[in-house]
Amino acid sequence: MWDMPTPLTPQPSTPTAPELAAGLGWVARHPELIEAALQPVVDLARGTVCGYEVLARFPSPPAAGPDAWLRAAGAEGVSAPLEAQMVVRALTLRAEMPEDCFVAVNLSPHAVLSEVVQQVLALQPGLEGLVLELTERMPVEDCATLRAGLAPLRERGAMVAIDDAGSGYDSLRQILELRPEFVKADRSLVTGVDRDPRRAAVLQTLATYAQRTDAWVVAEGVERLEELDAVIRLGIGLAQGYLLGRPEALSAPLPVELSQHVRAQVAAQGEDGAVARLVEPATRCRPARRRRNWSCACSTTRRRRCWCSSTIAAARPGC
Ligand code: G
Ligand code: MN
Repeated sequence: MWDMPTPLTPQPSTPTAPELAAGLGWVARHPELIEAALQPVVDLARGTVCGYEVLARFPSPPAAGPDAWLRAAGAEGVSAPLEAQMVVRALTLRAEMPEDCFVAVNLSPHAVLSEVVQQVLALQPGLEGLVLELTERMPVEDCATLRAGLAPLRERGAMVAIDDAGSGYDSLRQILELRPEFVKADRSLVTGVDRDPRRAAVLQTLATYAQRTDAWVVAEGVERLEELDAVIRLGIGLAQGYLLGRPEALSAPLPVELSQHVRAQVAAQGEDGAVARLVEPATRCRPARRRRNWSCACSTTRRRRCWCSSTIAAARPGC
């Protein structure tokens, strides 16, 4: 008979519903106790950080992950104010970021359309550089309402991401209906992509879709160098994951060795590589005359688009 191994770190016991409900009451009165962790999103054409996802970190006790907190908040009917609080954090962080960095915040479709979130967004002069990451699975019949609700926010500069794409039965329909600027390929597609031609085929399909619709695919959950190299080979534009940066309290650049590795991989693709077939020729970008002063290094990456060039092109045809 085997002995059960003793965990190296104490495992938090799953909090009970009343414990979480009490915790929710507490954070509702002290929203400043919710912390924001930032996880970098890396532009694989340039090997640099081009944005950060803002992740909620709730106080302990009760010791529970953000998913458990948000599920409990949903059950209590108080998720929108919590999510609004994270939007406030994201907007504050966005103002502190370099101009060519976006800040992405997770929102359930219900919360985007809620009065409290709409009020927070209405107070902003503009929403450029803010990405609304839509997290929840939703019935397709709601997509039209959601799309209509998102339209004025997009008018004001906000961008939309479909989170965890490929993990739910409906994410392709959502992509078609909502026409997001970003498609975040779920970690389950990325883990082991270097060894699994089927995962690679699905990711390549997403990359082709993105290229044809001027969207960006973010490969989520990149943990190994081999996975990073595989997503670069497949022509995925952006990546996120523990290999590139864990969620941290402060924004951090990509370590120099990783940045050099990404650039070397891109250079090694060559003119006839998979990337060259998938990614349209980069446009040379002049310094932007728009509100935000995007800089662009696409001339150095030749055939690969970088994130800022697409954003400029979308917002200012003729770039
Ligand atoms: O669904 P969404 O993409 O918003 O999930 C973000 C969560 O995924 C965060 O809690 C973050 O800590 C976790 N995460 C981010 N990158 C990785 C990774 O490379 N591996 C694993 N296992 N989790 C990750
Ligand atoms: Mn997310």
